[in-house]
This record gives sequence, structure tokens and C-alpha cells, in this order.
Amino acid sequence: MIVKHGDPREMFIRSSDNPLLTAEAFPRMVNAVFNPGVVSFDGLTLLLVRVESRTGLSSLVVATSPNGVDGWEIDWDRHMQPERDTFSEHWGVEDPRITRVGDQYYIVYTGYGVGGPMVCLAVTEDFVTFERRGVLQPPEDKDAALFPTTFDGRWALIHRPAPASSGLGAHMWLSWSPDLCHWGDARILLHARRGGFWDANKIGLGPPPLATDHGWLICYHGVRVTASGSLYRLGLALLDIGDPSKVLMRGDEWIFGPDAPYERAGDVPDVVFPCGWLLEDDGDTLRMYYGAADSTVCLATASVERLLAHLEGHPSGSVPIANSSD
Ligand code: BMA
Repeated sequence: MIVKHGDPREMFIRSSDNPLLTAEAFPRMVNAVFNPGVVSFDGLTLLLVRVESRTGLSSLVVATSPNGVDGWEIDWDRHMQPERDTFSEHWGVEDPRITRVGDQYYIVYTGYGVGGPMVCLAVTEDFVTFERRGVLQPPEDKDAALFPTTFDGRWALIHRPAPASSGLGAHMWLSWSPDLCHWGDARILLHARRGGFWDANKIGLGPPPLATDHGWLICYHGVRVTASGSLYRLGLALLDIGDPSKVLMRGDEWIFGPDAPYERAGDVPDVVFPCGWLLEDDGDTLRMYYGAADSTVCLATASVERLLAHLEGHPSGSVPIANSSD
């Protein structure tokens, strides 16, 4: 059963089975399990879960369920361990976003190297072996995912470089590549807003973009820094289906934020952090999997139609807002 938490007008409804996965459910003693990528695989919902061990370093472990809600099996043998002798994964692998391309799954993840976090790619067909394809964007850069199609022969990557000068803000960028190896033509896709906004100063992509009849639906996190820590909340935007560098709409308000006890307390309190979502066969029900408070794996469900209607109904929804900064 799915029940809400908080206001009934919320668009994302939390699962009553939350948290779906906790560290205690894992076969080895680990510190935390969170921020999973998700795909439908072999008739099952497959999560690639970020597992933080008691060293503090993370790896990615497969968990599957027949219905995406309960009956989870944790497959410790299907495990993407960091290649600790490489410069890009010395301190672990984190936050996978998975894009299916034909029979292959492109996993864009954060490699935590001695130079800082960077955007890396691994490809798998079976979630048993993971072929490293290297670094897509150097440090500091994270919160990245590929689109499932090319555009005029070029791959598009959304990512979030963090400039050394923090006054510049951390924005979402779009970069292009003919071969998934050489990247360029980089420009800002969505600016972090400024001032009192919930998404002022620092934003980053959540799950990979979702194709809809109206465009690519984007969910992103915004970070509000408060006197007692950072608040991670989620907002929506829509990109042109043929040219994702065109931002068609962006909501002014956050649409999901920490509210339930398991989101408000944990290793990092007040964090909801999705890296994957899955559209059900009805073409409308969207299951969003997210890390709660950097501690557990949770699920919230929404109607795509309602999310799009929310964007349409917003003041900023009717005007192009690329390059908007206030
Ligand atoms: C971000 C990422 C996430 C994490 C979040 C909140 O920068 O590192 O992995 O969930 O911070 O701590």
C-alpha cells in the first residue's frame, strides 16, 4: 500500500514501506545504503544502491524486487567495487544514474578520486560485469546523466561542475560528445537561482531525463544552506525534446522535500536525493527512488501528467527561463 506523509496536496506520495532498504538489511555490516540508480531488468526492478561501508568509502550493489516495493533481494556478488588503484575511484564510487541504450546500461556515476569528485562512465549488460569507459568530466563535477538518444549524432550529458570560486554558484551544465569520450560545447543549462530561493546557489540533476509528450522532464535538487545545515529539496524543469539545450519551463517551487522522520534524521539530516525513477506500464505512474538523509533507500510515486500540469500552471512555466538567474 502507498500512503502519503504530510500534506495531501503533495504530488509525490511516499511509500508506506519506506524506508525500503536500510543498512541492517544488508548481508555485510555497512554504514548506510542510499542514492540508488534504477532500471527495469529481467522483469524485476533493479536498484544499484550506493553502499557506504564502515571505511566511509562507497561501492554500488544490486538489489532486486518483483514489484519495486518489497521482497528485495540483495545480490552482494553483483557489486561494482571501486578500482582503488585508479586516480578516479581511489575513494569510492557514488550516486549512479542509469540510462538504457539498446541492450546496454550506461551508468554515469561519481568517481571520488584524490582530485575530488568527477563524472565517470561504466557500461553493463548484466549488472555482473561493469566495463569502465573512463572519466567524462574532471573534478569537481558530479550529478550527471546521459540522455537515452543522440541528437544529430551527438550524445548529451547533464552535469554539475563546481567552480573553485564559490561565489559563482554551482549550476547544471549540458555538454556534447560524438563518441562518449571527447566532450565539449559546454554551456549552462539551468542556473542556480539567487537570494532567498529554495534552489539558490547550488543545484544538480536528480534522475536521468524522462521523455514525455511535452519534452524531457527533469527533476533536480536545490540546496538551501541554513544556520543548522543544508536542506536538499527537489524541483522540476522541461527541456525541448529535439534540442535539450532549450529550457521550456522551470517550476518556481520545490515539489518534494524532507518531511518524513527518515528524511529529517540520519547521517546527513534533511536530504532527499533521487538518482533514478521508473515509469510504470500505464505510462503515467512514476516511481522515484531516493536516498533519505544519506542513510536509507526510499520510494515516492507521482503522476507524470500531474507533474507536467504543475509545471504548466506555474508563473515561470510560460516563459523561457534559460539563463534566468533570479
Ligand atoms: C551531495 C552528494 C550526495 C549526497 C548529498 C547530501 O553533494 O554527495 O551523494 O547525498 O550531497 O549529503
